[in-house]
Amino acid sequence: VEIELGIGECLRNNKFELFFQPLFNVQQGRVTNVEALLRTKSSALSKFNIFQIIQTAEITGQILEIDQWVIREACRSIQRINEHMEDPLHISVNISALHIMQQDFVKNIKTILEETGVEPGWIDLEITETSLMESFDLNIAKLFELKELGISLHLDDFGTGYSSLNYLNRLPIDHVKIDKSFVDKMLQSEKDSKMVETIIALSHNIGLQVVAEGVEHEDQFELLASYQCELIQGYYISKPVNYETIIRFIQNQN
Ligand code: G
Ligand code: G
Ligand code: MN
Ligand code: NA
Repeated sequence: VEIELGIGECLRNNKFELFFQPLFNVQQGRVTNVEALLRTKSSALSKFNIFQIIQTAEITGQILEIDQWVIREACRSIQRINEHMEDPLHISVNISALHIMQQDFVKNIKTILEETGVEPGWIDLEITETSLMESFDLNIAKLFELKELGISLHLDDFGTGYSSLNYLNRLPIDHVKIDKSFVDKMLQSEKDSKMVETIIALSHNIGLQVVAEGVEHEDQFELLASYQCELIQGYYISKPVNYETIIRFIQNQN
C-alpha cells in the first residue's frame, strides 16, 4: 500500500524520471542506442528499488499509466538527444505485459508517436518472452502492426522464463537480448561461454542481431565481440545515467 500510494503521488506530481544506459555498437565502435530506465525522485519511494515499484505497479494496474509516461518521455528525450547528433540514436523502452494485453495498445503507441512527432525508426520496444505467452497469436498480430510503423522490437531477458525456440521464428523481432545471468556465468566455464556463443550464432542464423546485457568486465566484452555480438550493454560501458550525463557521454565519444 505504501508503494501504491507513492506511485500515485509520483504520477500526479511528475516525480518519475528517466535514466539512460548506453548500448555500445562493437562494429561501429560507438554508442548507437540507449535504454530508457525508470527512476523516481520521490522520498516516499526511496526505500524501494525500481524493480519492487514496477512489480507493485503491475499488480495495481498503475503500470499502464507509468508505461504511457515512460514512452512519451522517451520519445521527447530521443528527439532532444538526436538534435545534437549527426547519426541518430535509437532509444529502447521496456513495455509491460499488462500494456500489451490492452485492446488499445497499438493505438496508444501510435498516438504518442504522432503527438511527439518522433521518427518511429528511432524507437525500439523491449518485450519479454513471458509477456507474450497469454493470447500469443493476438499479441503477435499487435507486434506486426508496430513493426509496420517502423518500430524495432527487442526480445528482452532472452533465455530466462520458458524460452521456446519454436516461436522465435514467428516473432517480428530484430534483436535478441541475452540475459545478464548468461553473461555473468560466461567466464566461469567453457560450457557457459559455448552457450552464449551458440545463442548468438543461432540468432544470426535466423537473421536477428544480438544485445548482451550486464557486461561488467573487459574479458566479457572481448569474448562477446569475438562472437560478433552487435551491441554491448552494462556497467563496463556505463551505468544508467541522467539526461545531462548521457548527452555528455555521447558527445565525448567522438
Ligand atoms: O532499472 P533497473 O536497471 O534497476 O531495472 C529493474 C527492472 O525494472 C528491470 O527488470 C527493468 O526491465 C525494469 N524497468 C526499468 N525501467 C522500466 C520501465 O520504464 N518500464 C518497465 N515496464 N520496466 C522497467
Ligand atoms: O530487465 P531489463 O533487462 O530491462 O533490466 C535492465 C536492468 O539491468 C536495469 O536494472 C539495469 O540497471 C541493470 N543493469 C544494466 N547493466 C548492468 C550491469 O552491468 N550490471 C548489473 N548488475 N546490472 C546492470
Ligand atoms: Mn530491458
Ligand atoms: Na534487459
